[in-house]
Amino acid sequence: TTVMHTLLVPEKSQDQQGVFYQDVIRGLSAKNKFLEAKYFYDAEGDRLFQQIMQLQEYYPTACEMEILQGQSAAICKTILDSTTHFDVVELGAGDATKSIHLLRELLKGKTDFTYYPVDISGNVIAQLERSLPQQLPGLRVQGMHGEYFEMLREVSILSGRNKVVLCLGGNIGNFTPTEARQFCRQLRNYLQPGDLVIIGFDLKKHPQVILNAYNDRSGVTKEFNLNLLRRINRELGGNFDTSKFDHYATYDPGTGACKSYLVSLEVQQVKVGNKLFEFGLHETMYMEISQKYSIEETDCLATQSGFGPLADFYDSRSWFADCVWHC
Ligand code: AVI
Repeated sequence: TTVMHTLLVPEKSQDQQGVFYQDVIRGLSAKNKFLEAKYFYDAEGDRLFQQIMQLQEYYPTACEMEILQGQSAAICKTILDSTTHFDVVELGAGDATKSIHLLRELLKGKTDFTYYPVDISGNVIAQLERSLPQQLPGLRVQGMHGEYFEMLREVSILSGRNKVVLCLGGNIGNFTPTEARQFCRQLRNYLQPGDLVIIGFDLKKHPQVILNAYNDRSGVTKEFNLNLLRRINRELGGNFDTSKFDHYATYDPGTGACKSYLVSLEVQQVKVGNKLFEFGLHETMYMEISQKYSIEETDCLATQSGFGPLADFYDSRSWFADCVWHC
């Protein structure tokens, strides 16, 4: 299986590794050390994230799957009530295991549309172009390999129709609320009146349920975080000893921010390239935010970024929502 990629796509650069190196050095030099979660997703990180999605504690994947399996007909009706002349663009399509339910329903509606899956992984796109037409005969697929907004601009040139943009997986949670607003405003700028977006949000719920999802007993989430240190060792000549770091997750029900940190278990020095970094005992490195929303907050995000909320679809426990917004 392929991987659902994060919305946090590393900047395109002549020298991708150079940007990675600079970002790591900047994060480790900061007063409060941090690393950027967008770098979690190398091949090993993709594999670990696949494992996370299968964890009993990690509910978001199953919740969103329940929504798309069970309510695609209703989502399809919402789309068709709003526009009939459209193409579908999916940002971070991954293996499309969720969107396939919606695509099947849209095909049943005899609507004539093209599906444009966008992903930063060329492998993911090639695989989708092969497999989807077999699973959904009659589906027109045009894969787009590249950065989200660039690809959205290209789709606008190719397609003279309205766009239905899918941002599933709750990836928007890996932005701070301010970054999420910037992302939504930018997305809105690429769209026209008549276009729709469908965004997946992980919702506020019992704080313990959220904390458990990011602090699983089998330690996969810990490995997922430690893998970034191993990636720095592999790609940037680092010498992190991952046995000297612990994983610490917190959830603040007040702000809805679930944050993860790595904690240095001793006073130590770590080398990255030719630079040395000191870690104090129990000094933390901030790794990732996974923001949780109330539905009022998603409505507010919609209006603040130039969209109008149209309909929200929930799983049976109302733990996750796929929100349809119009332009
Ligand atoms: C990709 N993203 C939506 C995941 C999340 O839930 O924030 C990444 C993740 N981090 C730890 N577990 C899962």
